[in-house]
Amino acid sequence: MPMIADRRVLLLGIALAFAICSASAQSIVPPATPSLATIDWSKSELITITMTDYEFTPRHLAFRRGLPTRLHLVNDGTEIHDFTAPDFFKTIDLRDPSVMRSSGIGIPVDPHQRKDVEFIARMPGRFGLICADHDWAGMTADILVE
Ligand SMILES: [Cu+2]
Repeated sequence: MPMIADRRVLLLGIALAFAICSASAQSIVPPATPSLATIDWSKSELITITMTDYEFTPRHLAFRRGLPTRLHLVNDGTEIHDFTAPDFFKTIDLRDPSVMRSSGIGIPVDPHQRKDVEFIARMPGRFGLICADHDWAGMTADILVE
Protein backbone atom coordinates (compact mmCIF):
# COMPACT_ATOMS: atom_id res chain seq x y z
CA MET A 1 0.00 0.00 0.00
CA PRO A 2 2.73 2.57 0.80
CA MET A 3 4.40 1.65 -2.54
CA ILE A 4 1.27 2.60 -4.50
CA ALA A 5 0.94 5.88 -2.61
CA ASP A 6 4.59 6.68 -3.39
CA ARG A 7 4.07 5.96 -7.04
CA ARG A 8 1.03 8.26 -7.15
CA VAL A 9 3.02 11.05 -5.55
CA LEU A 10 5.81 10.48 -8.06
CA LEU A 11 3.39 10.54 -11.03
CA LEU A 12 1.71 13.66 -9.67
CA GLY A 13 5.13 15.28 -9.33
CA ILE A 14 6.06 14.41 -12.89
CA ALA A 15 2.73 15.71 -14.20
CA LEU A 16 3.15 18.94 -12.25
CA ALA A 17 6.74 19.42 -13.48
CA PHE A 18 5.58 18.81 -17.05
CA ALA A 19 2.73 21.33 -16.68
CA ILE A 20 5.11 23.98 -15.34
CA CYS A 21 7.62 23.35 -18.13
CA SER A 22 4.95 23.58 -20.85
CA ALA A 23 3.56 26.78 -19.35
CA SER A 24 6.97 28.46 -19.23
CA ALA A 25 7.81 27.23 -22.74
CA GLN A 26 4.63 28.84 -24.05
CA SER A 27 5.40 32.13 -22.37
CA ILE A 28 8.70 32.55 -24.27
CA VAL A 29 7.22 31.80 -27.69
CA PRO A 30 6.95 35.12 -29.60
CA PRO A 31 3.50 36.41 -30.52
CA ALA A 32 2.00 34.52 -33.42
CA THR A 33 2.71 36.06 -36.80
CA PRO A 34 0.54 35.28 -39.78
CA SER A 35 1.95 32.85 -42.31
CA LEU A 36 3.14 34.37 -45.59
CA ALA A 37 0.17 32.92 -47.47
CA THR A 38 -2.41 34.81 -45.42
CA ILE A 39 -0.72 38.21 -45.46
CA ASP A 40 -2.45 41.09 -47.21
CA TRP A 41 0.53 42.51 -49.10
CA SER A 42 -1.60 45.37 -50.47
CA LYS A 43 -1.30 46.90 -46.99
CA SER A 44 2.50 46.82 -46.99
CA GLU A 45 4.35 49.79 -45.66
CA LEU A 46 6.29 51.35 -48.56
CA ILE A 47 9.87 52.43 -47.93
CA THR A 48 12.10 53.73 -50.72
CA ILE A 49 15.89 53.75 -50.81
CA THR A 50 17.80 55.38 -53.65
CA MET A 51 21.23 54.25 -54.73
CA THR A 52 23.54 56.59 -56.63
CA ASP A 53 27.29 56.70 -57.34
CA TYR A 54 28.15 56.14 -54.46
CA GLU A 55 25.65 56.46 -51.68
CA PHE A 56 22.39 55.23 -50.21
CA THR A 57 19.66 57.78 -49.53
CA PRO A 58 18.52 57.67 -46.81
CA ARG A 59 21.51 56.23 -44.96
CA HIS A 60 19.34 54.99 -42.10
CA LEU A 61 16.44 52.67 -42.82
CA ALA A 62 13.87 51.72 -40.22
CA PHE A 63 11.42 48.84 -40.52
CA ARG A 64 8.77 47.62 -38.16
CA ARG A 65 8.94 44.03 -37.03
CA GLY A 66 6.04 41.78 -37.95
CA LEU A 67 4.49 44.13 -40.54
CA PRO A 68 4.41 43.50 -44.27
CA THR A 69 6.89 45.89 -45.85
CA ARG A 70 7.64 46.81 -49.45
CA LEU A 71 11.14 48.10 -49.97
CA HIS A 72 11.44 50.03 -53.22
CA LEU A 73 15.03 49.98 -54.48
CA VAL A 74 15.88 52.71 -56.97
CA ASN A 75 19.20 52.85 -58.79
CA ASP A 76 19.68 56.40 -60.08
CA GLY A 77 23.39 55.82 -60.65
CA THR A 78 25.34 54.93 -63.75
CA GLU A 79 26.71 51.72 -62.25
CA ILE A 80 25.15 48.56 -60.87
CA HIS A 81 24.54 48.80 -57.12
CA ASP A 82 23.87 46.05 -54.66
CA PHE A 83 21.68 46.18 -51.55
CA THR A 84 23.90 43.91 -49.45
CA ALA A 85 22.81 43.07 -45.91
CA PRO A 86 23.54 39.42 -45.08
CA ASP A 87 22.66 39.59 -41.38
CA PHE A 88 19.41 41.41 -42.11
CA PHE A 89 18.33 38.93 -44.77
CA LYS A 90 18.78 36.08 -42.29
CA THR A 91 16.05 37.58 -40.09
CA ILE A 92 13.31 38.32 -42.61
CA ASP A 93 10.77 36.31 -44.56
CA LEU A 94 10.76 37.30 -48.22
CA ARG A 95 7.49 37.10 -50.12
CA ASP A 96 9.46 36.06 -53.19
CA PRO A 97 12.87 34.60 -52.27
CA SER A 98 13.88 34.51 -55.96
CA VAL A 99 14.50 38.29 -55.77
CA MET A 100 17.80 37.40 -54.07
CA ARG A 101 18.90 35.31 -57.04
CA SER A 102 21.47 32.88 -55.74
CA SER A 103 23.54 35.22 -53.61
CA GLY A 104 21.50 35.08 -50.40
CA ILE A 105 23.15 38.25 -49.13
CA GLY A 106 22.22 41.05 -51.49
CA ILE A 107 19.99 42.36 -54.25
CA PRO A 108 21.67 43.84 -57.33
CA VAL A 109 19.93 46.65 -59.20
CA ASP A 110 21.05 47.70 -62.66
CA PRO A 111 21.56 51.39 -63.55
CA HIS A 112 18.28 53.31 -63.90
CA GLN A 113 16.28 50.26 -62.77
CA ARG A 114 13.92 49.68 -59.86
CA LYS A 115 13.14 46.61 -57.79
CA ASP A 116 10.55 45.87 -55.14
CA VAL A 117 11.31 43.59 -52.25
CA GLU A 118 8.43 42.50 -50.06
CA PHE A 119 9.13 40.97 -46.70
CA ILE A 120 8.29 40.70 -43.04
CA ALA A 121 11.07 41.46 -40.58
CA ARG A 122 11.03 38.89 -37.78
CA MET A 123 13.69 40.14 -35.38
CA PRO A 124 14.45 43.55 -33.87
CA GLY A 125 17.99 44.83 -34.17
CA ARG A 126 20.51 46.92 -36.05
CA PHE A 127 22.06 45.60 -39.23
CA GLY A 128 24.78 46.79 -41.55
CA LEU A 129 23.97 47.67 -45.15
CA ILE A 130 26.57 48.11 -47.88
CA CYS A 131 26.87 48.07 -51.60
CA ALA A 132 29.17 45.08 -52.05
CA ASP A 133 30.67 46.75 -55.12
CA HIS A 134 31.33 50.18 -53.61
CA ASP A 135 31.67 49.93 -49.83
CA TRP A 136 35.30 51.02 -50.37
CA ALA A 137 33.87 54.32 -51.67
CA GLY A 138 31.81 54.81 -48.52
CA MET A 139 28.58 53.37 -49.92
CA THR A 140 27.33 52.13 -46.56
CA ALA A 141 24.21 52.55 -44.46
CA ASP A 142 22.32 50.80 -41.69
CA ILE A 143 19.00 49.18 -40.96
CA LEU A 144 17.02 49.37 -37.75
CA VAL A 145 14.21 46.90 -37.09
CA GLU A 146 12.09 48.06 -34.18
CU1 LIG B 1 27.34 50.38 -55.61
